[in-house]
Amino acid sequence: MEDKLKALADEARQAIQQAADEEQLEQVRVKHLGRRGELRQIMQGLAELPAEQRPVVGQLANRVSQELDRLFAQRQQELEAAAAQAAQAAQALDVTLPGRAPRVGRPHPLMATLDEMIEIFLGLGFTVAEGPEVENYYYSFEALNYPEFHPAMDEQMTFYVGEDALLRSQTSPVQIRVMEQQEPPVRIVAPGRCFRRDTVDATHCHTFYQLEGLLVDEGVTFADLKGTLEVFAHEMFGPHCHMRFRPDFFPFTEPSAEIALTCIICGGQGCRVCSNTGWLEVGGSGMVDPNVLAMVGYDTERYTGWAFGVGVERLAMLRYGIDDIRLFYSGDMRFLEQF
Ligand code: 2NL
Repeated sequence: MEDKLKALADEARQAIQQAADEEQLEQVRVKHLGRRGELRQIMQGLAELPAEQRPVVGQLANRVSQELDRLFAQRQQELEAAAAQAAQAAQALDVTLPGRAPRVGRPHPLMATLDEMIEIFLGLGFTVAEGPEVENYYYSFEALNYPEFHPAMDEQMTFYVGEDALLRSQTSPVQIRVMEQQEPPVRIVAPGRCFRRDTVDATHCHTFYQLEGLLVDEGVTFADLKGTLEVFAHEMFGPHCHMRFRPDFFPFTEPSAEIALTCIICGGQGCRVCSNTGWLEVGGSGMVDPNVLAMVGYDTERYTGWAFGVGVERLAMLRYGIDDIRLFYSGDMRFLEQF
């Protein structure tokens, strides 16, 4: 019996020391020290021992029981302290670690280009006008002197979102709205997102940005248009950038001119990008058709005006030497992080 008690004590001591956490220690308590534990069973068996053995074994059992209780309490304290320390360490801040730099955003190359374009026109005395991306038939076509069955109005070319609601394909409606609200002089640029049912390829996108400009006043001539756009080209691309005007047609301007810039890639020598012409087309322009001025109620005997429209993607591609318009809308950080 004594041997059994000693073996039990050894086993319990070891189990208490080896308990790695409070949960394991509790299991040890149940098995060895608890109400139904092995020690209790021995103590309950004392009565059946021969009388002379009882005091000896009884004392030993008591000593073992007291010792194990003490060891248990000690181990319990150790484990509690260790757990508290671990919890604190988990929350601790290591001030010697290098800091985590926050990701710093920056303007998208398209917006950076548009901002610079706007900045140049602000410097020339223009103000910025904005308007809705969803337009109606009147502001999109009728007020712009489109003939009744012009192909631009076809569903094949324009996104319709309702009977008389469509996604604007240029920002001209903004300028019509401004002219309706005020008398000349008008000197505005209208930047914004436009939409066309174009098949997406390296140079076309269904969603794109445009900057239009409009100037209406007394005595405004085509020379003012050329001079203004030339200042713009020089500011944007430097003094070596020249501008070429060639006859074109738009329903809302007469006469109209296509605008081309010296190819920025080859400096006008001729290269693959400009198809060896030395020129790159960036937009269109012209004298505002008197019909357009009359429809907003302006006196066409007194006022003349000019307008232009340029594609922001086109200018951004030239500015940064980008050869695929789809990159702007790819959301690819490897592309965007270069700017
Ligand atoms: C292009 C051509 C152009 C205009 C836009 C305009 C606006 C009003 C009246 C007259 Cl309210 N004209 N805008 C004029 C000529 C050309 O854009 O190729 N854009 C990318």
